[in-house]
Amino acid sequence: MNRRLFTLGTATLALMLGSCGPTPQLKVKEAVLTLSPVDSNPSGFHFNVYGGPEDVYLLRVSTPSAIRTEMHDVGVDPKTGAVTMSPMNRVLIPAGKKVEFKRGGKHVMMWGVNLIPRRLGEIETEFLFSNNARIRVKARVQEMDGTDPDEKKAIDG
Ligand SMILES: [Cu+2]
Repeated sequence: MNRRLFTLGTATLALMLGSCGPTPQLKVKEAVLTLSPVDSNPSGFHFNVYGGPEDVYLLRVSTPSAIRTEMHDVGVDPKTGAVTMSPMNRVLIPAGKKVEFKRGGKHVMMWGVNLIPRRLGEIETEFLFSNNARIRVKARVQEMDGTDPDEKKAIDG
């Protein structure tokens, strides 16, 4: 083996490792549930997932405070140009990368959000990943205009 090449290779590797910084940790942040103004319609749940040291899939987002949750992706029908939503069974969270669930993109929908999170202004949720990690997140609950839920406003006066 060419010695000089070997030395260069080692130096490059050390540089690359050094630039990676601390090991990334799988996290969920900036989680907000926006209540639908019509109770029978689903509410939109948005958040960011930060990838950990390995690629994983987000398999499910659940909460004891809603009847049903689904992960959705948004697309455009090539024939009609209409915006469509389709359920997703899993979403890849690449190592060290941020995956956004936001308005107009991937999101979670919740049906039948009960009174508990509406009164507290926050909701308990759990994120299940393919490496069996379960991350519990307390998310803010808001009305469409970004203010506290009406039920909380009624209590707070
Ligand atoms: Cu949806």
